[in-house]
Amino acid sequence: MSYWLYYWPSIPGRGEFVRLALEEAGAEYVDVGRDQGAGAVADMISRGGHFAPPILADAHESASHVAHILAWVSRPLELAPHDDRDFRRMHQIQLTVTDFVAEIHDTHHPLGPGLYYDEQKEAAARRSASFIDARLPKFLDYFEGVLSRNPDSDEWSVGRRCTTLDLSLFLVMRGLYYAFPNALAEIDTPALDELTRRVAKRRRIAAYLDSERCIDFNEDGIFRRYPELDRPNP
Ligand SMILES: N[C@@H](CCC(=O)N[C@@H](CS)C(=O)NCC(=O)O)C(=O)O
Repeated sequence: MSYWLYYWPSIPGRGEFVRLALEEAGAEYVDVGRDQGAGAVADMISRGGHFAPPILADAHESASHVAHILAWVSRPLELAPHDDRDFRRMHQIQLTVTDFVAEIHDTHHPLGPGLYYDEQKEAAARRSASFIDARLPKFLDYFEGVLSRNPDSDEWSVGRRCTTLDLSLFLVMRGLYYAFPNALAEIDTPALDELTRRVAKRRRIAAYLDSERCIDFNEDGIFRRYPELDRPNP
C-alpha cells in the first residue's frame, strides 16, 4: 500500500505525527510537500475538500486531521491494539493529544495565527506562564497515568504493543523538551521519559531520526524555542 502525505515542507509540525507512523511501519509514502513544494499541498487542500493539512491519501481516499488519519491507518500499519475497546480508548487519548497540541501552539500564538509572534509577545508571555503553571503539569500527569496504569503492558500506553499514540507522545515530549526545557525540568515524567527513550531506539525510528527526511524543530512550527516563554534558566 502506498500513501501520499501532504504537509508544509519546512516544519515538522502536525505532519510529523503522521510521518512517524509511516516511518515506524516501513510504509511506502511520498512526502508531497517536501518533493513538490507548498503549492502542491495548497492544491490538495482545495482539491480534496480539506480545511488544513496534514492530509494523507491512498489510491482510494484522502483524510485530514491527525487523530482521524491515525484512526484510519493505525490498523493497516499494525500500530493499533488488537482489541476494539482498546482501539477506541487509544483514539480518545489521541484526541487529548490534539487538545494538548492546540494549547502548546497557543503559547506562542494566543491571539491567533493571523498575527506574527512578534505582534503578540506580551500575550504569549502571559499565556505561557499560565500554561506552564497549570495546563502543562495537568496534561503530563494525565499521560503519565495512562502509561503507568496500562494493565496490559509496562511499556506502551494502550494494549500490548507500540501504537500510533505512543509515537505521538514521543513527538510531544521531544517537542516540549525543545520548547520548554526549564519548565520540563520542574516536572517529574518518568514514564513519558522512558517511553521517549524506548521509541527513539526502535530500529526504523532511529534510522528515520538519523536521516535527512527528519527535519529539526524550528520557530515556524508548533514547538518553538522562545526562552522568554519558558521558565528562567535555573
Ligand atoms: N485539527 C487539525 C489541525 C490542522 C492544522 O491546524 N493545520 C495547520 C498546520 S499544523 C494549518 O496549516 N492550518 C491552516 C489553517 O488553520 O488555516 C489536526 O489535528 O490536524
